[in-house]
Formats: sequence, C-alpha cells, structure tokens
Amino acid sequence: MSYNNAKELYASIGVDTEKALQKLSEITISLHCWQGDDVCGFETVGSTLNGGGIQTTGNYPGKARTISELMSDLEKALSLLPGKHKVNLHASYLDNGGIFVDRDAIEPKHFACWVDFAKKNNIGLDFNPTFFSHKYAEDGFTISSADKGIRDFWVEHGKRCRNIAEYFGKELGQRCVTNFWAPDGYKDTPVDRMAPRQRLMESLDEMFARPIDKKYNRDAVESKVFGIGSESYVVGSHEFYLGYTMKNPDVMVTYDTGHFHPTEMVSNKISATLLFADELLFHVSRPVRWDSDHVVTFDDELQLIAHELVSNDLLGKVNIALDYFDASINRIAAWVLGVRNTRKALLKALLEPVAYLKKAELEGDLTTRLVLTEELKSFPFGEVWNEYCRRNNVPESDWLAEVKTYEKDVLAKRN
Ligand code: RNT
Ligand code: ZN
Repeated sequence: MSYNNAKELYASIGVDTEKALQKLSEITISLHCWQGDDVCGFETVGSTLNGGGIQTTGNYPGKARTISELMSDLEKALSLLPGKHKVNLHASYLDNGGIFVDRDAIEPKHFACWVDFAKKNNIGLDFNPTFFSHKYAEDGFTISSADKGIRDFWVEHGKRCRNIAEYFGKELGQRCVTNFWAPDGYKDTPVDRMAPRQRLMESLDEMFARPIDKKYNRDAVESKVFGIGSESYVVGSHEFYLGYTMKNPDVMVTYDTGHFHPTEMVSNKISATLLFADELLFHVSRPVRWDSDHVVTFDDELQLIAHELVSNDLLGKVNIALDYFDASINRIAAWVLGVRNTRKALLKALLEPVAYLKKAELEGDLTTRLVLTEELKSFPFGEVWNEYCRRNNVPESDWLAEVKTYEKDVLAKRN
C-alpha cells in the first residue's frame, strides 16, 4: 500500500488526506525539557536537589548533565519529529553562571541562553515555576504553607516566573504558557482541608495579580488527585482549580492525563470544560497504577483525546504539552516516542469521517456508528503518517537507529 492508495481509500469514505496533513502541520506540541535529565535541572550542577514533590526511577546512562548537553539532546529529538514545537522549561533549568541563585531571585537574564536556543531552532518556549525539589518544599507545602515566610518565598518565585514567561513571549513573538503545579498535600488524613485551600487561593491571587498581555503569556493551573507523600489529600485538587479558573477566566485549567483516578478519563472532560472556558492546557502523560508519568503510548485514551479535539473543532482552544519522565530507557527515545505518538493520534483523528459519523449518531443509526468506528481502526493511517514524515524530512518508523547512533557517539561518553 502506498500513500496514493491510502489517499484513495480515505477519499472513498469522504476523507481528504491532504487536508488532514495540512491541519496536522498547524498543531504545535510542547516538548518537556525535564525528560532529558530526570527533572534535576541546573540549579546545583552536579549534586542532587533536596526536598520532595517529584520522583523519577531508573538509571539509564547518558543523562544530560549541563544545559548545553540538554540542548544538544533536545536538538537530536527535534530532528526526528515532524511538525511545529515548543520547548517547555522549568525554573530550575536556569543558567546561573555557576553561582547559586535561589528561586525567589531568578530573572529573565538567567534564561537568555534558552531564548537563543529557541531562536536558533525556530521554536517557542513554555514555562513552569518549580515548587518542588527545594528545602522549602520538604514538609510537603509550598504556596499553601501555613508558614507565611515560606509562602511568601514561593509567591515571589511564582511572580518572577511570570516575568520570565513574559520575556519569552516578547523575545520570541510567540505566546508562552506558564503552568503552575505545586505538590502541596498530606500523606495522612487531614483535619482541616479548607485552610490550605484558602491559602492556596490567596497565593494564586497574589501571583496572578499583575496583568500580563495575553500576547506574551497565559497562565494555567494543574491539579492532581494524589502524589507520593500526598496520598490522602492534595490541596490543589481538580475541583479547586476548575473552580479557581471559572472565577478567574484569564487563568486556564491544565489537564494532566495522569492526574485522575485510574478509570477516570480526561477525554470525557474536554467538551464539558470548553463550553465554559475559552482555552485549556494539556499535559499528555500516561498513568500506571500510582504513577502518573509513564512515556505516552498510542493507547485508547490518547486516541480518544485526539478524537475529542478534532471532531469538535477544538484544536484552536488547546495547548498540547507532554509530561512524563522515564529514567530507565534512552531519554531521547522517550521524548521522540511520546511526541510522535501524540501527533500520530491527532492525525488518526483528522482522518475520521466525522460529519458522517455524527449524522449516523443523530439519526439513531448506532450500528453504523459502531461498525464504522471499528473498521476505521484498521484503515491505513500509517501510510498517511509516513507521507507526513517524508514531507517533513524526518525518518518514518525507523528513527530509533539514529537515536542509537547518538547514544553510541555522544551519550555513552558522558559517564
Ligand atoms: C507533577 C506534575 C507536573 C510535573 C512537571 C515537572 O505531578 O504533573 O506537571 O510533572 O511540572
Ligand atoms: Zn503535569
């Protein structure tokens, strides 16, 4: 089967593959820098950060130890990815010139190298305050801490992160999305569930007080159902942040697909949320039991999310970022696989005869809906994907060989 055969087959069910490819090219995916170095960052080069909130497992050799190594790895990954991208940075990925700069003192100048990197690679940047891996995160509370000194420290961090994001937006002529996630919560059952939420609300209000032109930055807030060390209670729950964004519509809600109960689907939340919010941020991830951050595979939920976005014409209202970190496999392969799967799922959705399926559903022909949906699963969307890769001068399915060569030539020499 060639692309032209696939094109004809899709045309026979009313789908224009060329239009699908065109739409696919308009989608930007944000690549999370933290897969490249196990969320370590460059705040204290060479030593492990203290304080909780995030955990990676695995010790696959070759992780990036410096900003320039991480940049080189990101460029390798980008060279194997078709389409438009941004790189998503955390505040802990600053360039402090070798002198420790604490979170409440970071400035745009500490990220100038990333702006240069973005310009060189013709990509945008997204940003995240780092409310974890720090001595003031050790007791599990940051922006909702009962200690005003600690809270103020983190609020200052959040404000500074928004300044940096605005700087990215201005420098790159492309809006930055800044995502606020804080690990705050209790391992065991709290007595007072309300006071920490009240403090979180007030800290967010303070951090978001300065208006920033939406041309340059837009903020988002990310919930979680539980985490390691916050098994019983997370301050920033889904209801909390959904409520917060309804009251503060300039702030978007973030859906991390790994942050819900195991049988709860983010795909089912999109249509409801976007009837009331104008935009969303996604952290595309994959939950496995108690972990929320496995490499994104081409699973049912990913395809359903893509279907929801495409079939309801919502691509213009969502920001698609990835979030996972696996230190047990080649980190560049982890990046490339997750991004390609995400884009591939979007392509598969773009190749659905949506109008026809919706009509069948509306007319009560649920037999057609089921049969056609199932038959579509074995349609040759892989041929259309390969054509997309060829047109973008990236390898088709055999990209791993290039990663292995890079591993041998570059990563293996890092230890
Ligand atoms: C953690 C959140 C958060 C982080 C990154 C590093 O559970 O998903 O988004 O993974 O900010
Ligand atoms: Zn996330």
